[in-house]
Amino acid sequence: MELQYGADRLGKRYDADMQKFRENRLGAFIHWGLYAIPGGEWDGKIYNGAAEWLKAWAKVSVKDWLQLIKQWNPQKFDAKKWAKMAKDMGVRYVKITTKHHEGFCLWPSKFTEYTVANSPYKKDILGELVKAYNEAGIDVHFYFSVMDWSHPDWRSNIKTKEDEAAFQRFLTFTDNQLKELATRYPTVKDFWFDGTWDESIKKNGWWTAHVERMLKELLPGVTINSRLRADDYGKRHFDSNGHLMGDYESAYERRLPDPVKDLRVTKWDWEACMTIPENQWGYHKDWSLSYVKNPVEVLERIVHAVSMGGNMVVNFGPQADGDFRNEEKELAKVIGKWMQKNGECIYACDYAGWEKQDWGYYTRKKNCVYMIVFNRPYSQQLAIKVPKETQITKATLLNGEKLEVIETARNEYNVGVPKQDFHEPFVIRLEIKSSKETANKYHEALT
Ligand code: H76
Repeated sequence: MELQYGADRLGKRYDADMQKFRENRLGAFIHWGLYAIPGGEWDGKIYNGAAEWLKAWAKVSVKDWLQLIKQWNPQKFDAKKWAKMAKDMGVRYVKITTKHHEGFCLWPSKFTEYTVANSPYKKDILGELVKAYNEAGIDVHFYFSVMDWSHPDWRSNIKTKEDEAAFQRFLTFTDNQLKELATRYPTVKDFWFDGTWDESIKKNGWWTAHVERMLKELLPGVTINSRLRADDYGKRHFDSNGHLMGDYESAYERRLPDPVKDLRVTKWDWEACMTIPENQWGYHKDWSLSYVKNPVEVLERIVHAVSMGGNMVVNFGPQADGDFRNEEKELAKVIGKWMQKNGECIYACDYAGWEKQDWGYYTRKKNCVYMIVFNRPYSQQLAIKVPKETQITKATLLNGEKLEVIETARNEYNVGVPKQDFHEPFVIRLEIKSSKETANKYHEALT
């Protein structure tokens, strides 16, 4: 099918910027905006829906919601501390909400009055964060919600001539904000679009193709998520010919791709993102209202994503005062300690192509296959099935300590579990060799 606004490219990007995006593997999300002030509570009532959507749950008018700007004064905000926390956690990039659905901008945008510049705090939060993260060697990605509840010209659908005119003005406003972000903060590595699911955007697929091209002209190498995109027929993420639009699939939100059905995900780049509670992105004052994942559960999702050839972004919702809640600080520390020891099996690693086993996950980097053991077997044997013509030549812990490897059958091995109990998931590094000369010492079954 002939498409004007479909995928700009077929297959993965292999340039240095995309390679960096991919090799980073672990990121943090920051959801910070006016919603951090009420923290899920409006007029004395606590709403359990996502805190950054409180305006919708509590049916607050635009005018009343934006009054919160008068209270935006995060006295404890210290970009350097945020960068240190990210660094200590081992994340290689941070995705920051420049503007969420509410419309409040963390940078002093010239195109709206609803920005940090008009708050008591005044300072350019985004600018400080970009600088601090970059100084710590951390890439910055911009989250940007196209849907903007604060803007009178936003439309979720287009039903009249008037809607059409308003929405075209809105798209121009959005272009202006995006150009502003790209030029004020030229070290930004990625734009992650959200709030693009409405009919109005689907009817303007041309505009999403235009945004992708515009940003790539302004910032060569920048990466862009699939969620931005709609094609000529309003088909989203994948165009009407089934080709991924943008640079990586970003639909995996609070879920991972199906390890069996979706293993074709390794055919394109993808990034998943997750919340620590069930579904809170912005700060919510009461985390007891839903299940909160423990650090090993978060770690397992990170490892699982990388084992399927994707990236994982763990979300944080800072408090209105600019500090992080203790649960998040604690979790970042635990993940960081583990990454410090075991990061070798995450950064720059990919899908190994080996059959998954019950003890955990494989990742791979060149001739090393990593086993990340989440379930330590009572048999003391970690069973492995290798693809044809693959041999394991050595198994060690990451500290170099050797482990016993036994070839148990054709293309099957056991690695003995290490003597020590790590009290956490641990990693075994396998060195492998591919060759066709496997001695034919196995008997074929007569069936
Ligand atoms: C729905 C929705 C939004 N997408 C997530 C990444 C959060 O920003 C949530 O508010």
